[in-house]
Formats: sequence, C-alpha cells, structure tokens
Amino acid sequence: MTGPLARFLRWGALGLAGVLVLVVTAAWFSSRLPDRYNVMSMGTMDLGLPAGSPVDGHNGHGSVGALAPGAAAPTAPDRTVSSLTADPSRPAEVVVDLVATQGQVRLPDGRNVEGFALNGQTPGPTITATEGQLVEVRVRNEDVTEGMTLHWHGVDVPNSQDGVAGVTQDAILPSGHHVYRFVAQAGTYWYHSHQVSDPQVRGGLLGAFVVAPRANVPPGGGQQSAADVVVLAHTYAGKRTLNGRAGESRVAAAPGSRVRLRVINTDPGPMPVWVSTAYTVVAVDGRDMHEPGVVKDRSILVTAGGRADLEVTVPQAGAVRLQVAGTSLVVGDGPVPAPASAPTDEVDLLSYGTPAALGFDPAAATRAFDYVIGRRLGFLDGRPGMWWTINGAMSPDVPMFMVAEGDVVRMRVVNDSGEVHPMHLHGHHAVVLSRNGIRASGSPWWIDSLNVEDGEAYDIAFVADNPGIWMDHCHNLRHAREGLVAHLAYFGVTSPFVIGGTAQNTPE
Ligand SMILES: [Cu+2]
Repeated sequence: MTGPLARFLRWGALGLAGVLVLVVTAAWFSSRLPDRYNVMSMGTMDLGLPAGSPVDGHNGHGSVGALAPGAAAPTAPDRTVSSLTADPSRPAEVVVDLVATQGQVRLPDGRNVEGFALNGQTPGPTITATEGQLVEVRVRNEDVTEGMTLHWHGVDVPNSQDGVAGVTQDAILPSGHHVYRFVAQAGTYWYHSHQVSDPQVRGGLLGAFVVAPRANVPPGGGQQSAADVVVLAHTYAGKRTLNGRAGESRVAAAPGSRVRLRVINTDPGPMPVWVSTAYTVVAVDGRDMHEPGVVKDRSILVTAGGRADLEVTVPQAGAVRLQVAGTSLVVGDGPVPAPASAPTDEVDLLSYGTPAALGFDPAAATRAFDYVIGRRLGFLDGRPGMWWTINGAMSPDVPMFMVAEGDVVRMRVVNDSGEVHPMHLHGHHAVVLSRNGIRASGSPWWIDSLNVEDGEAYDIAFVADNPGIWMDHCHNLRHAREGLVAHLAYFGVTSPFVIGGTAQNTPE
C-alpha cells in the first residue's frame, strides 16, 4: 500500500507503539521500590467502612500517618511497635538459647542438606512451655549471611516480638543477637525466620513450639492425652520428612494409651494427613475444637503453616500409622499396619464438632474488609511477570487494613488467582463464618492459617485485640515474595524500622 493513507497508518502505528512504550516504561518506573522505606508509607489505606462513608479509605498512595482524624480514624497517642512488649519487669520462666547457623546440616534421617540450623539441628529444638509462662528465647546469629529473625507462627505475641524484619525489628545480622519475650498460649505452634523467609524456611530455619494447658483440663472435655508427640512436616531437598526423617519412623507408646499427635505443616502447600485408626481432631491452629467427633477413613488437610492436633488410641496389640503421602510415623510398639493410600473422604472443619460461644458477635462488626486475590501481568519492583494482586492492585499498592483496638472485624477472603493460597494473619486468631456462602455449623473453627483454594470465598471474623502492625499474607512464601502481602495496622501505631536499610530487612 502506498499513498497518504499508508503513510498515515505507518505513522499512526509508530505513534501507538511509542505511546505503549511510554506507558510500559511508566508502569515499570512507578513499580520500583526505594532502597529503604517504612511499611506504613506504602499501600492504600482501607478503613473497612461501607462505601461513601465520610472518611473513605481508598485514597491512593497516602501515608497512613497522614490520615485525617475522623470518626473512623480515632486519634490515639502515637506509639511505636517497640513499645508493645510483654511485661519487661516479669522474670522469664522458660529460657531457651538458640544459635542460628548456615551451611551443611545433618538431618535426623542421616541425609546432609544445604540449609540452616538452630543449635546445630534442623528442625530446631522443640520449645515447650506451660500456658501462662513467660518464655524468653535468646537468639544469636552465628553466620546466617543475610541475617535472620524468629517469628512465632500462630502465637498472638505482643507486636514487638513478632519477628518480622523491617516491620517489628531489624534482621539479626551475623554475630548479632536478639531476645524474644512473650507469654505462652496453650496449643501447637512453630517458629521460623521472617527474614528472606522463603529460602530460610525452606532451608529449615524453624522448629516446633508446644504449650501445654495450665491445668489438666483436657481439650473438648475428654481425658488428658497420656502422651504428646510433635509431628513436624518439612520438605528437605525435595523429600518430605516428619521430624526430619523421610520414609517411616517410629515413636514408642503404651498399648491402650491416648496419644496427641501435633501435626505441623511447615511446607508451602496444603498437606493431607491420614491415620490407620479412628481419631479426633482435638485442636486446629492452637485452638481446641468443641466436642470433636470421632472420624475414620478420612484424611484431614493441614494448611500450609497450619497445625492439627489429632488424638488416637494405641490398639492393645498393634500400632497406629500416621501418613503424609509416602512418609509416615508409627506410634506404638506392636505390629504395624501397612501403608494405605489416602482416603477419598476429608474432614470438613466447616461442620466438624458442635457450636459454642465465640466470645464476640461477628454480626456487630465495626469494620469489614475484602481480601480479593487475583493475578495479572505487570511489574513488581521493576521486574515484569504475572504477579499477585490484592483487591485489584499489585504490591506495593496493596491495602493497609486499618483498625482500632476493640473493633470487631469481618474479612472476606476471595481467591480468583488460579492457585491455592494459605492465608496467614499475624497476631490474631480469626473464626471462620462461612465458605462459599455456606455458614459454618460445627465447632468454632479458629484459624491463623487458612487454606483458600482457587475459586473459594471465606468469611472470617476476629476481634482487634492486639495492637500493632501485623502482616496478613500468603504462607506459600514464594507467593509472599511475589507480592501477596498486606498488613493489618492499628491507628496510632508506627514502626521505627524500614524495609531495606542498613540491616537489609527483607521480610519475605
Ligand atoms: Cu499464595
């Protein structure tokens, strides 16, 4: 084609291409993060109020500190995360010293892997305490090059003890040390690094944290389990292990005894677990289930980062096999039942157990947030790719969920992203209200880690009773690195720490 029209089209196409280049360059440029920034200066404030409220939170890049005070943004005297501590004058009742190292580690099953250790081992030592005790953990980083921290996954610690580099503390650099202090809550938890957390957690910078109830009050009103076994699942060098052992391992237990198996999923994906005998799910994410029923021939899905306490009775002549795919733990001394494939039925915690009082009224919520997870093409800190979005926006323009102490908060978590996400809210336990519009009908199902499959929508609720700045993120830590991180922030709380900076704080 020749003539004026062809010329026009050629120049037009060139012009369009130019505009496109400009748009893409602008998107790339604006996605780049500064070398150091305060987490509170990023994101989009979300006040969780009905649209059209006098103070509407969706105001773009505004710094949260600059929020105009109003009915929805109470003026509390500013305090920093560092001021939110356990009673500093109270002596510790449990003191643990941990030394973090990097390099080759020997697993309990004899394999050598490249990774991280605490006191020379991975998983790190199991820390045990009794409810109400003040726990003090003194950490020294011997040679973890990029620095490290410890986060107490599922424990609703005071904010300064949350272990998130750049938000609640600086990363502990090589030859540095740090002390964590908090009051123990009963239940099954774990601890792990929250600095460069994807490779450090994969590499085994983690351990179990188990807190026995204060009195001999058994969960669900039954008898106290006679024995207590930690079952920490972690994949090292491509092989799933239980307590660091691949294949089959064994723990002793008397015939007829009741054993509480505290299953902890430290891997990035959901983990179905099944047992050769009948069992009850006595607790999930450190919270007792109310009147849990006996289940048989059903698996239970343990959310990535989540925990499930299963109670079994060791047969008079025989043993119990707990299985996670090809790896299993045999409990008892008798003949071992053969491994079995996963049952097709699954325990549904939405209707498991019986209802009980929540201690608050979700219908009286003072704030309601959406946490809608999607995925699209764009730039993340200058890198092009398919990245996660939260409420349509990509990191760092993701919501900062703003609350005041005492608020009753509802959150709708929607996954429209094509992949499963284990969503983990720090510092709080939320109760599940519904899944895909179906109301929860069983025991109160308290979670700190929630498996949200693609296409699912969960309604959850919690009381804002632990002031601070708290991560609310995907615990597939690679996804967190890819931008699936938001924060829950209390009005009036500030952080003196920065992402980046001299400590190279990199919480994801
Ligand atoms: Cu995810």
